[in-house]
Amino acid sequence: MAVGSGRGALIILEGLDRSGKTTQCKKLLESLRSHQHKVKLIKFPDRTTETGKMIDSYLKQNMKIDDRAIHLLFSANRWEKRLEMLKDLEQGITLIVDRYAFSGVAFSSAKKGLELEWCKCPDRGLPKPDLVIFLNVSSSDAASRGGYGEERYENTEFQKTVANNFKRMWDEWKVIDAGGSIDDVHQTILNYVKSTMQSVDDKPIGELWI
Ligand code: T5A
Ligand code: NA
Repeated sequence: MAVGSGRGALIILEGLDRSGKTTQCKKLLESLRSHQHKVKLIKFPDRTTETGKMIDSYLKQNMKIDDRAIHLLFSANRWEKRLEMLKDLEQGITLIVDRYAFSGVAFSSAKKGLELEWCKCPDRGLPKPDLVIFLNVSSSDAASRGGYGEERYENTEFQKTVANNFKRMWDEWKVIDAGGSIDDVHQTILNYVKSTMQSVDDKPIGELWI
């Protein structure tokens, strides 16, 4: 694979809680860097910005926020990264993103009264991923990875609804079995990522859900 030709690829890792997104994002970053690729890691929510601090406080159950208002905050937290993302991609930097608008939609639409289509609207027009990898784990595999913590959304019933919502969006994704060993899952991800990086070339960056 030629290094430094064409634009970078926008790669998203999504998945259920404890499916290993963060673990795999880090391994992917190391592996691509060791082969001299220009690559960066981004994580949503980005808890360091002003919107991110409110989201963090909401997730830690320190602050109550209306269901629709928090949905829009999660979306704003992505929009404020847009220009930086586009600039990086145009400069040939591949972006590995730990959660994106799909988490936004899957979690919010698990709440009463929030329709999936309504939830998609605020994220319409964000940079469109070149590849979405969904880490799929059975609830028993996830359970063997330790109990849920104190954060909002960390309960089995809610997670089941979230899983069903992800399935309503996953037609164009690479859905992979994340129940294997960390190294096996990494190899599968790496193969998909390498072929995507080769295929983006100078194709224009698309707009999500448009
Ligand atoms: N959210 C997020 C919204 O509601 N709207 C939005 O728009 C967005 C972006 C926080 C919450 O916010 C919600 C979703 C979340 O509820 P977060 O900060 O990304 O989002 O959540 P985290 O708690 O960081 O992520 P997860 O709990 O989902 O964990 P990961 O990243 O999937 O899993 P990871 O890599 O940390 O691994 C979990 C454990 O499993 C082990 C790891 O060592 C670790 O101990 N593990 C494995 N064990 C065995 N085999 C393997 N293959 C393993 N891979 C990892
Ligand atoms: Na994570």
